[in-house]
Amino acid sequence: MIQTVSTKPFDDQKPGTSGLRKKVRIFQQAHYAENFVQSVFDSLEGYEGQTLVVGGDGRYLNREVIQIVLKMAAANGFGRVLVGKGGILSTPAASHLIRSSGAFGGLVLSASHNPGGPDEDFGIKYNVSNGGPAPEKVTDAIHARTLAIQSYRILAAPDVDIDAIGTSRLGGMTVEVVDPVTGYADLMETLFDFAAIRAMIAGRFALSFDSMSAVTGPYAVEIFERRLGAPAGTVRNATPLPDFGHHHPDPNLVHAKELYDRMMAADAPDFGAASDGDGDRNLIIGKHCYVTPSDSLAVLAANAHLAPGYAKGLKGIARSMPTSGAADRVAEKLGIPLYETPTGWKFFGNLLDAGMATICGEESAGTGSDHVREKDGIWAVLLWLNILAVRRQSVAQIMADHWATYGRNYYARHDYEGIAKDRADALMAALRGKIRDLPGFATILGTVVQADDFAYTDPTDASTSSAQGVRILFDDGSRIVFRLSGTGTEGATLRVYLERFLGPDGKLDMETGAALFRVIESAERIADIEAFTGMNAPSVIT
Ligand code: VG1
Ligand code: CO
Repeated sequence: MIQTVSTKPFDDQKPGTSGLRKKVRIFQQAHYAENFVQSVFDSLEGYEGQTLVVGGDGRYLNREVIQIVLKMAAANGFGRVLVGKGGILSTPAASHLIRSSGAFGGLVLSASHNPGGPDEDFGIKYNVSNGGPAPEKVTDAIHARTLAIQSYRILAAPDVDIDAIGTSRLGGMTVEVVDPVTGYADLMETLFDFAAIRAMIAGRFALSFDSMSAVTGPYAVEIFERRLGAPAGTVRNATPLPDFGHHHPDPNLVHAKELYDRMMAADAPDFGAASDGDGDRNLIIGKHCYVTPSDSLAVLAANAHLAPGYAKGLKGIARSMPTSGAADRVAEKLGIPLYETPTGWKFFGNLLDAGMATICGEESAGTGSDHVREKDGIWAVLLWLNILAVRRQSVAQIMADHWATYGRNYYARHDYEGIAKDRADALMAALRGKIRDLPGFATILGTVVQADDFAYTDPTDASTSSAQGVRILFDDGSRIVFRLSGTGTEGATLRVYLERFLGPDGKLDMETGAALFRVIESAERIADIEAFTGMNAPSVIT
């Protein structure tokens, strides 16, 4: 029986950089998840009888919200829902399933790299029919609806068994529980030379992959151990846990320290990698050689043609604005366009759909291509492995060679977490107030040549997004970017992106902190970080 339940709007359901993310206890308020899901459905047109995909990263509350989505989709007139077995779908696998099944859209349940558990984070993101995150005009409509909603529709029915593959009926709707891994793994086989990678691994190339007790476990075991023949145990922390084993499933040098230490040890494997909660990020560390995500994007773009799926070359490269300019130099050399977008994967969808870009990336450990419409952690690892199998060099050799060809963009991101929101807003307001006077201003770093608040006009539909981050460019090619995070669930996080370029003739083997010393000092002074935040050092450096 379809029930119409009356409700009242919540004023905090504005989707951020990547969907709605809140503490679990916020989502556990009566009607909270239901309001958001109904607001998504109310913002769409023409889904009656169509297919919806739903799945998540297995975190705490995943199963409960999946049942809500199933019953609401049935009550709202969807014809079919595809749900990953056990409620599991990595974000890239969900994107692929939406595309391959011709679905109308999908709900991806995740708070990505944020921790999980009863006191931690949960999230819901809507993806459109191209498999990518809803563009801003859709998320704006969803937000507007959350502020006006008065009722939602839900089927009164027992829970659906989502642990057995198969088809069942729920009201007038079909529910298909599908294997979350096979279709995605098959897609990977179409893009990469699995035989060459398998031969490399059989020839004693040692690989270590950390799934961080998050969603990539089953995918990584199937792909690296079963299909590519890596020994059992290559994939660590391979079982998705609702609380990620009490860790942050964030593949950076702080939270993936165990992997980092293994890769820096005397007997390190040849290649190490990790992914995040929902499987869309990647961390790449060669033996004794950490690769920054911005450099990884550049290396992957420069070498993608070595993998079968990209043998025809790239149409273009897109990167988020705060990502370093390393990829720009590759695009220039390849003679293809480089697009600079605001932070968040939703801005890449149109470029990929239009065939203007083939590879995209963000400094936050996200890389992907036109094979899906999300960033894709395992894809990035496989492209690296394919390149290593063809070039037969170590990661360190490939990096040295890359810098000797293109120069090196020394790069770091400093995060100041847990700032009171009004302090963070005041800091950004003060910075924005200075923009006009900064050009020509001499600092210890050099003279400012450009300062602005990044604005973007989408070249495919002319939609615009403003106030995407303050960037300051110096005459020596250095750059500082300031913006506030849009994925946190508590207080505000200031992100400071620091970059300095040295050409192929420059010193290419410096330690990053030393290379960026003056850039860091300039950033702290220009934004008065300590005065506004009371913090004299960042909480996380990546
Ligand atoms: C962060 C990253 C951004 C990424 C987003 C979602 O956003 O900076 O590059 O697209 O997370 O990634 P923000 O607004 O906090 O800086 V994920 O893997 O959390 O879906
Ligand atoms: Co993620």
